[in-house]
Amino acid sequence: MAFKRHIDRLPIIPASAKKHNVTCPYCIVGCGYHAFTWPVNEEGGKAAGENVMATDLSGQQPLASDAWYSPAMYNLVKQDGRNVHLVVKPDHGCVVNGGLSSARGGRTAENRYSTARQTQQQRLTEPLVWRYGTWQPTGWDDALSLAADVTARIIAEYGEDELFVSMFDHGGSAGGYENTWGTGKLYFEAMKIRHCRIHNRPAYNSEVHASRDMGVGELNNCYEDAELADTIFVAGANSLETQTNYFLNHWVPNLRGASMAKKRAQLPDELHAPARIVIVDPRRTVTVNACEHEAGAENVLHLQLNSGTDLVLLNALLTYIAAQGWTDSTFIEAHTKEFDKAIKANQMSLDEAASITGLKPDDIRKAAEWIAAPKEGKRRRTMFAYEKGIIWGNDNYRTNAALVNLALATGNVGREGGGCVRLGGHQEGYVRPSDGFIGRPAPYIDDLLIKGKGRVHHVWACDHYKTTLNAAEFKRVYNRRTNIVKEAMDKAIGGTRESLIDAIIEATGKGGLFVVNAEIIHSQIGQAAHVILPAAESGEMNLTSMNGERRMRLTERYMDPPGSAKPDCLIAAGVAQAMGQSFAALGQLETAAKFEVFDWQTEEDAFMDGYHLHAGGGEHVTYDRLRAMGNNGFQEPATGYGDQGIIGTKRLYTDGKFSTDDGRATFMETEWRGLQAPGKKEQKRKFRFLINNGRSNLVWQNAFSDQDNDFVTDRYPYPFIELHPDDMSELGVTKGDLVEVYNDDGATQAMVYPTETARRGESFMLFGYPTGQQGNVINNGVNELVIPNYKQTWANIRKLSGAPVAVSHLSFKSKEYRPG
Ligand SMILES: Nc1nc2c(c(=O)[nH]1)N[C@H]1C(S)=C(S)[C@@H](COP(=O)(O)OP(=O)(O)OC[C@H]3O[C@@H](n4cnc5c(=O)[nH]c(N)nc54)[C@H](O)[C@@H]3O)O[C@H]1N2
Ligand SMILES: Nc1nc2c(c(=O)[nH]1)N[C@H]1C(S)=C(S)[C@@H](COP(=O)(O)OP(=O)(O)OC[C@H]3O[C@@H](n4cnc5c(=O)[nH]c(N)nc54)[C@H](O)[C@@H]3O)O[C@H]1N2
Ligand code: SF4
Ligand SMILES: [Mo]
Repeated sequence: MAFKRHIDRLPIIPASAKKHNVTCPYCIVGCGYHAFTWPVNEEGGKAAGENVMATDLSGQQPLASDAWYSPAMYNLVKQDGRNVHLVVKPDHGCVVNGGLSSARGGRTAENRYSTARQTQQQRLTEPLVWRYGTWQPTGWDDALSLAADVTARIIAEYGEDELFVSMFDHGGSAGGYENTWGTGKLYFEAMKIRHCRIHNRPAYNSEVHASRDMGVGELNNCYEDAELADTIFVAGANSLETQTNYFLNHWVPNLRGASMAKKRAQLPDELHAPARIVIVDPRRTVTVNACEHEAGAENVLHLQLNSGTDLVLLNALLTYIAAQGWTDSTFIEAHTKEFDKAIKANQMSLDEAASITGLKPDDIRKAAEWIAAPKEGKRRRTMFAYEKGIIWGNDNYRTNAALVNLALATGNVGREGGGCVRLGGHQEGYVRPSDGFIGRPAPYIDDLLIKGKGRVHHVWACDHYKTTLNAAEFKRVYNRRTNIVKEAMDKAIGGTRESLIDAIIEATGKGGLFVVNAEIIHSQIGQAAHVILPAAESGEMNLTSMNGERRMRLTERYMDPPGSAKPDCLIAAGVAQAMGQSFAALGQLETAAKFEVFDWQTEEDAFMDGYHLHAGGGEHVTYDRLRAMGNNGFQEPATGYGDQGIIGTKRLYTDGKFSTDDGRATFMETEWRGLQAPGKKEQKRKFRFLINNGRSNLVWQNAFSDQDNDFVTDRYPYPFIELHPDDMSELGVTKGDLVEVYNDDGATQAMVYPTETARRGESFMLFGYPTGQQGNVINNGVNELVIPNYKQTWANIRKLSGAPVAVSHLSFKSKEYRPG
């Protein structure tokens, strides 16, 4: 097991420690933390006056004490060049998490860069350039001018369509308003780059086109609504593991019948009963397990449907609810349009739905009752929530629309205890110049790269080697194309800068691809890059983001970035300035002038140029004002500034005016048409196992930090694949065995995790892991509008080896909580 090295005692935080507001850098929930720092040679004392908690620490503290922190919350880092103690602990005053941390956010401190304690030594400290047959560290001027000279020459000679860009569009770690603006201004204002993609999908588009087209922005409620709802309807999300403290701090109290929000609202007693929850997921998740435990099994309905059939279920629910007269006709009349058309087109009987989804008609009927049957003549309050199980699912656009149809039909958007929301992934933090010139559908970038298109690729904070679809082919082609450039660079060794640039340009004419990667580590795709620019991350810069209820906060810088690493927005400014010089040197003065505007000195300058001037309500928001509002911040959009600080917006659409030209939300026709993405039907027919995939509580994303954290690598040296014991017998494998997952599109590896609750023929594999990438077996077919369908993948499984040494000591106990 993992031991916490170098920790036999932890220092007491002195009363004089500096306190910084911090929003967890990881998931959408955006829990509030404080970072405390103080000089390395000081320590607080047990007396109340001697510690920052102002608490007498001489005795044992009570259970939920705030006067406590864990070894994972501690580190020794640099601040303004000096060693300081660092504690990043949850904020009990934050309304989001109420003092809770999670297995990810609670490790923020130990996942910071520390030379003193040797944590995150994988962080990049200097720019790297492919030189002399390997990567060599160098200075910023050298790296930036090489990146810029090649990019500018390609654009000058072949046009902007030859530059491909992959960039984050989110908040939190590897994102935030400063950085989306910095990169956005570079690629969408100084240039007009069409060949762009977002970190998590192979095109520059929306994950939830349908909801937006219907006039319903996807983050329209607030976390309190989960406390006020009679019923929570959640499709394709495993919230205990993926929106952890939203689930624990806001859903669970309501599931227990102990919602403080309901008490505050002075609702009648009968409404204090445990809320009901409907969970739609082909897999029995630990979220289902936890809900049963908290609310009682009688209040939990797990609709364990066939993978990819949500659309059928949603249409059937709409049809049944409408037939019972349970729709909210006043709301439909006043605030929506095209209801009748949609009802007619989307007809789906309970029996037909049951035969396609594999569910029982009675269970669908029960779900409809829980969603919409009036309670003593009153409307039921139902919150509709969804995430990647339907976003990355079959027929994304229609399925998303069918869910919004249901929420609108039952009058649950813009109302207390309602909402129709993405639960979310990363935090959000998007402010960029218009991307309207990209068009719809947006170009399928990965496919173009595979087809040999593009000469330069700029990659910001994403690792397609681990997280894209059709990843096996992507890597094969990408390695070949980038190697052509590497070889050309190796041959040009010792020559002038001009001859090097000539050699690179020539190589890109022979199928070569020149890659610039802005990263915090030397990632897997980074192994193919030619110029690598080290970025600062959250905590090493001031950073603003918003969470899943649009709550915006400022995370204050509390430590230095490693070496010469810089905030992404300032890297973007550096690239821009260098490109201006490159264009000037090419005699293209007019183009060069477009890059002159990047004169920010700090991330705050980028914020004032971006969010403050361009976000809706941004004029009310500054760093000072945000700092004053602490970890509770305000909910976007800002509408003013008063005695209480920035005035925000608790819920959207409370006035019934939706985001369409006439203010009416639009119902959509969403007929079922089977598995949609090309190649899926054939794959399903041909291969034995569904390779369902997604996340696990311990691991953050592609494990970029966790791969250097023994708490995680020790538990999961390989990605797990959950399999039913009978399937394991059939395959001749036992717990911990390494298996190969393979089909016509590629192959990958995983470690077998016996799972009694798994259905026969249906596995679940951890996605995006360094030691086995699920994306290798996902085919290249995408849904309309180029939305990847990661979740519906089929493959065969065979044994590669018995449990490797790193696995042999692991526990393979059930992940379910079973009291007693
Ligand atoms: N611990 C942890 N938390 C995270 C992250 C992380 O890496 N680790 N990442 C964050 C990010 S970026 C994101 S996007 C979110 C994702 O958050 P979630 O969407 O909650 O997570 P996933 O595990 O990707 O998928 C959710 C569920 O979809 C189910 N599913 C698969 N196929 C179908 C289907 O056909 N229909 C339905 N209804 N469900 C299906 C899977 O069984 C799975 O339980 O998590 C965020 N939070
Ligand atoms: N099979 C399968 N594939 C999926 C999914 C799935 O469910 N199944 N889900 C998709 C989803 S929802 C997501 S979000 C993606 C995630 O896919 P990616 O975006 O590729 O994965 P991340 O782990 O978020 O990548 C973040 C990268 O940015 C770097 N980084 C971190 N902080 C900073 C910073 O401040 N600056 C810079 N420059 N770099 C930084 C990290 O080292 C890491 O390499 O995967 C997608 N792919
Ligand atoms: S729930 Fe999300 S935001 Fe909260 S501590 Fe965990 S990872 Fe961070
Ligand atoms: Mo995501």
